[in-house]
Amino acid sequence: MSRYNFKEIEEFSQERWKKAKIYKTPENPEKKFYLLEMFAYPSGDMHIGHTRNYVIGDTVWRYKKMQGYDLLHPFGWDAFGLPAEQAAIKRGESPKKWTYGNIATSRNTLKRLQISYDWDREIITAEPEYYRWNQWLFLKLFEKGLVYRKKSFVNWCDSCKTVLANEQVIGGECWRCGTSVRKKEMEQWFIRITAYAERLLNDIDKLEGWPENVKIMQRNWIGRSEGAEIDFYTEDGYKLPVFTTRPDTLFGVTFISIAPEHPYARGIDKEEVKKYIDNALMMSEIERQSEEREKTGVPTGKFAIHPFTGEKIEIWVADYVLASYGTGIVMGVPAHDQRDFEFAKKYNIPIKVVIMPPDQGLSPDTMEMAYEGHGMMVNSAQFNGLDSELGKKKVIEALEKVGKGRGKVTYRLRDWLISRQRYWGTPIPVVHCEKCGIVPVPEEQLPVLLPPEEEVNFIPTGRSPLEDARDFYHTKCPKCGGPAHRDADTMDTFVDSSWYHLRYFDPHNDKEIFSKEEARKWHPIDLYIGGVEHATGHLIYFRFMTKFLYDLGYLDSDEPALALFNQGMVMDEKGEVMSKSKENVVSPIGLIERVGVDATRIAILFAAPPERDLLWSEKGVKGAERFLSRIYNHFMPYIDKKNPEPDKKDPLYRGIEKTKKIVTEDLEHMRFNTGIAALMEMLNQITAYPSRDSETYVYVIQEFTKILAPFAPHLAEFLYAKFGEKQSIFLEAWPSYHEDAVKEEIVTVVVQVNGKVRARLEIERNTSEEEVIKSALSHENVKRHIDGKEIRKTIYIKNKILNIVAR
Ligand code: ANZ
Ligand code: ZN
Repeated sequence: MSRYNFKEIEEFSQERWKKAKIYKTPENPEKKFYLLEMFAYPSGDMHIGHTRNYVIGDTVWRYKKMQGYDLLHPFGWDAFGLPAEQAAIKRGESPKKWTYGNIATSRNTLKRLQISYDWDREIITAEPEYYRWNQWLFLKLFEKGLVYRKKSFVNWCDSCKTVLANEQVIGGECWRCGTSVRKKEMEQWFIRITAYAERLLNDIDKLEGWPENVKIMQRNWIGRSEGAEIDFYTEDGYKLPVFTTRPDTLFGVTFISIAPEHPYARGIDKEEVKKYIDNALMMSEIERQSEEREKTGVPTGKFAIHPFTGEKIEIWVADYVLASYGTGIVMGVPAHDQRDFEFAKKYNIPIKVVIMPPDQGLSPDTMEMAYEGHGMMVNSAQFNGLDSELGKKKVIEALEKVGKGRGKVTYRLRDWLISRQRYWGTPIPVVHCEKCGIVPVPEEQLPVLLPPEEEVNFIPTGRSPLEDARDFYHTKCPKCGGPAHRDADTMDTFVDSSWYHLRYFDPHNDKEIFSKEEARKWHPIDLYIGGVEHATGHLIYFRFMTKFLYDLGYLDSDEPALALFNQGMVMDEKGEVMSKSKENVVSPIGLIERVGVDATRIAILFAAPPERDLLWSEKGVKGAERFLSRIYNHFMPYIDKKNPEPDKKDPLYRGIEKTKKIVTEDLEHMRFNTGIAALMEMLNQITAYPSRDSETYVYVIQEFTKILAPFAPHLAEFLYAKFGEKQSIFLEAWPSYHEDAVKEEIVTVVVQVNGKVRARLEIERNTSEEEVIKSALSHENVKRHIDGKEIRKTIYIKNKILNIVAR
């Protein structure tokens, strides 16, 4: 007899799929399903962690396909970005060649793995046919006032020599290289994502199929705060607005503190203040906000006037105040804000109690920490006696009346900094003219092509390399025709990935970003699969851009994805992250050459639930190989019977019907590991079955093959063909199961009360303990014997006896 030969099987099955063109996206979907895995950054060949992601997606695809869905399942490459330039600097390679070489390698791996992508819809963001639409979006945003240029303090990485978006600063460090991020003042482009803050926040409620943790992260990231903006004026008439969530504490203000970046602070002509500011700017925001670090500040010698009392209040510069939040100015209320309390204690600033807690007194002389709770307003003139919650409203009303303040909602979300001083990205479609200033490039002149790499120097200097490319940089103003130069910055690659999911609808359209008609067929994504590390970056940006395109009328709903699935990571046997430097990386190509695609898939899917981290082990691979070759050995000789009639009373028949039910439910909930476990158990029943010539046996192995198909597609397709089926197994309908057969058999459970038999219950096998106790307690005779007593304990022996101890 022949043996399981995965190479032969792979060739055979892949040929069948190719002929049937099963991965082609249907033109006119009736039952659409848009399945998407996050596209890949092409940094060398992919490792087993990526493979896991795509195998999960492919398993869903094959299951949905057999359920009769019309699927869109595309793939693409997030091809711009810094690593390509770094490779260029390190090894003298061309960023373009490096990127496209990596794409070719990874694409080949995906094809070897037979991931069910429709390659006709592949996109590469570094192609002008793609990035011209980044530029088009930029122009549209510009038109709507949603993109602007501003000189401000930005996150700067000294090692990458580029600015970073807030989302790219992780714990105070550069997300790419881990260098501590500092502030640098530069003129940069921003997308006004904050204009969408409210919608981005409210619509989180629509994301029913998203994991709760991602939704919480997004809510916190957007960070809505309700309060007031209150205008303090300096003695010399300069307005200093503060943002506070506690306007009810206004009478407790004993100082004002300003962020070191603030223009007012920087305008103060005092040696001490200047020195303090220089030092503070060297620190990251995270360091500055750290709870442990002692808050520091410096008095400016200037005073502001309290809007109600007219008191003089000293102005300080303090590093715990962030320039990028609220107004960058804080009213200091030491009695009711812990940071202000510590600050006041350190610098001997007076403390004034204005909120009295409900159940205790409070005195500035004895308090050891701020009282941040609510209570009754005191020392607050006309507001005395008010509850602090109501007081908030009353204070705001009073401020509004005199024009010195207003109710205000503030978000933690910052505008999205999108310009980068790097080469390998989308050129910003703007011309700077001496006469006309900033002039957007007219739409019909798009794309603004990235100049050839021979003309630029990648070594980061902090200045944009595109300035080197003379023919690119020097140009004529589109408005006046006079001498002008192009903007030399390129776009953050998160712009590319903020809308790529929409380009797949119509990837080769050269008239429009995509046609509305194609979008209507497929939008939105039904299941999006990718890493949780994108929770507050990409997953916010792509929600924003989808909303923007909805507002432009290109889409008929404004959320990109109905459901999101975060897969876990793949670690080595010891639980360590795989990395080239640790030499513990498992290459998918090596593996599929050694054990085949199906065994690789089974090993990945069986090792852990897909949302959990997975410890990669050779044992798992061996188990998968054994599983598949057992199937082959036990199925192959019995394949040539058609339409077998199973014996419905046979336990083997009942077994396969139950397995179909379990596997269907598991696939429905993406519990691939338990689905495979059910298949393995069923296989044990099959291999122990004596009468191989029976129609029941043939029926069972044929049904088994169908539910094996999403997990081990090659072997399933091969066996299916051997059953004599002409068309692909993936065009076959997903099997239903026979309801009667999956019902559990009835067992008798004896119920004892204090050791004496009081009832016999006829119930389904494997009924839960809770259910058994419930039905025992409702049994008349049992009720009579425990009447008036208290149940102390119940002991249940599954499917047999329930003991009740009652006293
Ligand atoms: C006065 C006050 C009194 C405050 C009090 C709190 C308690 P959230 O909830 O995070 O929005 N704040 C405002 N802008 C700031 C900035 N740029 N950097 C650091 N802190 C800032 O926090 C709002 C509170 O944080 C504001 O309310 C302000 O302090 C402070 F009893 O104002 B509060
Ligand atoms: Zn001009």
